[in-house]
Amino acid sequence: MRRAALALMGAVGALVLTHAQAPAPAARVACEVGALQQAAPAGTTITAAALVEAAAGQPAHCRVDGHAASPGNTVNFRLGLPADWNGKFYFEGVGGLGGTIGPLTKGLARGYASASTDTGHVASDSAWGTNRAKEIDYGHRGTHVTAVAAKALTASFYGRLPAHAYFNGCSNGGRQAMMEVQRYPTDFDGVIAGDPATGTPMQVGRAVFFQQLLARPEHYLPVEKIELLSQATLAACDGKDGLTDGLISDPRSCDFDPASLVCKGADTASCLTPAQITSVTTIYAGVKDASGQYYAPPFPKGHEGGPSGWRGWITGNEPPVVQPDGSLAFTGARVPSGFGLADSNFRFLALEDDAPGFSWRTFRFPQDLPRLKTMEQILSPMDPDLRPFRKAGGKLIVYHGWADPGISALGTLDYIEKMTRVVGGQAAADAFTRTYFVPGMHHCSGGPGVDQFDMLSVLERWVEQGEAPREVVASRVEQGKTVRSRPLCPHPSVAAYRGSGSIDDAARFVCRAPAVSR
Ligand SMILES: [Ca+2]
Repeated sequence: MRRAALALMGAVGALVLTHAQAPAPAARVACEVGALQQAAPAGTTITAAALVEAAAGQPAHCRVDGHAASPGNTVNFRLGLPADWNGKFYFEGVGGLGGTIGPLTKGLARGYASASTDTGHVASDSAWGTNRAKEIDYGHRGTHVTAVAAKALTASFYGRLPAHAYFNGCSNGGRQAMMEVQRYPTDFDGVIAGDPATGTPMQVGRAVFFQQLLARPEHYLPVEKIELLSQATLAACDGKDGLTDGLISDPRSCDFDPASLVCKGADTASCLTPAQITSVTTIYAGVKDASGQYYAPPFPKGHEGGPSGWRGWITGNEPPVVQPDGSLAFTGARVPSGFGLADSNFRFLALEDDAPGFSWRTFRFPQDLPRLKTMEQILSPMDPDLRPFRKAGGKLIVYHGWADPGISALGTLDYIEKMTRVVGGQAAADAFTRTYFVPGMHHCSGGPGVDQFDMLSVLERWVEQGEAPREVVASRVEQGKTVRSRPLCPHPSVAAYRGSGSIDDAARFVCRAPAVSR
């Protein structure tokens, strides 16, 4: 309804809002380039349009490819317009550094007019970060101009405005989501931000910091030591949430000291050397800038093991190798995800002054951190003032895996706490936001916890029926079978076992205030 009201305001010409660019609903437009181009808003170019037959998991739809103009750049998008439309619009975020358009299947399967964008550059262009316009479009603007264009095309195609617009993304998609609510608060009625990235400069800088540490042989953490650490944190902290179930459900209560694993004699697989303990405590501690503020937040303890844990993101599956100059480096298949982006990022993206000769070995902490400041402002969604989004009637759901080894859940918690203060306290924040921390979940999925849940349905009920979200049942699926269900509890509440019945049944849990004081 909000959208219709805004369009009406646009029609009288009194306000320059994004929605004013939407053409007045008219007769339906054919799935054909010429017709769609004629109906497209200014600056939008249609390059292809085709009817796609129904297939497994995907209804019949009109597939539209095009690009939207932004100052100094064009932003590619794809829009799927289902024959059996649910009357609403859906935008799928993209991971990593963008550069490819995300799949539309999730939205299309539910009948949404569904869009996604490459955020203004193509992955094959390794030097896109030398173009400031492309940096800004990746940062936030590319998502916005696509949202405006795709909603307008949707309205033209069906002859009426979509009743609601939703955004859903995880990782970089979560970052896109947070940028939308902070910078373009009228684009979407409902937004889901999963494990939101904090922006390339912060994450990449942290990766370089860890790489410098771990490339020193005595500091490297072999896979068996990560598994040892993971077992030790679980043994120490599993029960602190009130239930010994293989999950550290609230890692803030985990006070495990890595020094307890110190080798008493020889270095074996069942102990950590003093240098390895330093590595572990350094990773837990995060990275501070010269003023003592967190540049990269600390990591929660727990569930460090497994292929999608620390070894996947921080330490690598294999040790670094000796380079021709005698130094050590992670190369080829040894590069963990967190480092994979680091080098090209620093050469072309993270620094305001692009440095093609950049070497991760020479970046200094914390002295060089100010060199990331400009790009941090473009890429990092840190503005805690969501009052404009609230005023526009928007609803936001944030979720984050407590055991995410790529992007710290504690960073998201810090943001949420700041945002809560800015909007007027917990009750005020609860009126339009919900945050769920997911026990034992790694980055967007994976890990030993529950990682299957349907936030979009929860958000739809909130936006469309005014049903405020409470606990959300999440599942763990192994080999196609649900082996455990648990409620995800709206922060700050946590799930507590009722005391009887299966610990794998969500119904045996209740959301309540955390038992452990902090
Ligand atoms: Ca537990």
